[in-house]
Amino acid sequence: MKIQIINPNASLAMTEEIGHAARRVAAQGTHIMLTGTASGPASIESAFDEALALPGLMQAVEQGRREGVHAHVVACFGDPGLQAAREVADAPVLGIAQAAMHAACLLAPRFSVITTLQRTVSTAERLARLYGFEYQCRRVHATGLPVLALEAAATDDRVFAQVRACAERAIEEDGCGALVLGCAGMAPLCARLSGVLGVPVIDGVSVAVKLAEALSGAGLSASKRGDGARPEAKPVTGIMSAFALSD
Ligand code: 2AL
Repeated sequence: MKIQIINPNASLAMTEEIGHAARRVAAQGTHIMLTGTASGPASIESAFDEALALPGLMQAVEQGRREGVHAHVVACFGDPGLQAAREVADAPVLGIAQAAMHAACLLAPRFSVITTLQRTVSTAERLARLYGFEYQCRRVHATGLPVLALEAAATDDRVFAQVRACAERAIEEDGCGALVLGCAGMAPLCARLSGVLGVPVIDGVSVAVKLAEALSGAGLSASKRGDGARPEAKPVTGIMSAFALSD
């Protein structure tokens, strides 16, 4: 089985760490196709960043589709372009926020999310509502760390300490039974945090890989009818013309 993991931000260091997290949990016989983006912002922490990341993301999905992957994973916690990717993909497309929130609900009555900058809190809150987890998502906390500070997550103890302090605060204040990591760049911290926090800590990259294996293994693919239908081909002009769909 071939699973494509797409990092929609342009940080090469983060793409590598995301690849490590995915390969750590992949089953024997699962090949991880790791795709960075050729164009886009270095990190995604605003609606504007997300808009700039979408063309590169859609190109990556098309590349995976042409190579016949069995599932795609969008490895950014804002789940950018998730429905658009599903509309054009043949195989299942998983977003790490949706995957992680589902996993958290299978493990505890309620969960909290720890994210990067304060401005990303409302994005995670909006997704929790969109996915139907308004009750289960207790609260979203910001660590105050920009996404790019997490490039050093695997090696810098100060990054670990700051994320841990935020996680301890979330568990203490919210009484939540599970914790969701709100950025793909936090994946290298997951095992270490699990070891000290006493609640399940969910990294969406790992969980999305396992769900991708499960969905594809069950013979499921992307919807191609109703509200999942492939968009109609139509003229696309200007700098976006390369993205026009053909029939
Ligand atoms: C993210 C993420 O996972 N990747 C990225 O660039 N931004 N999430 C976040 N909360 O800032």
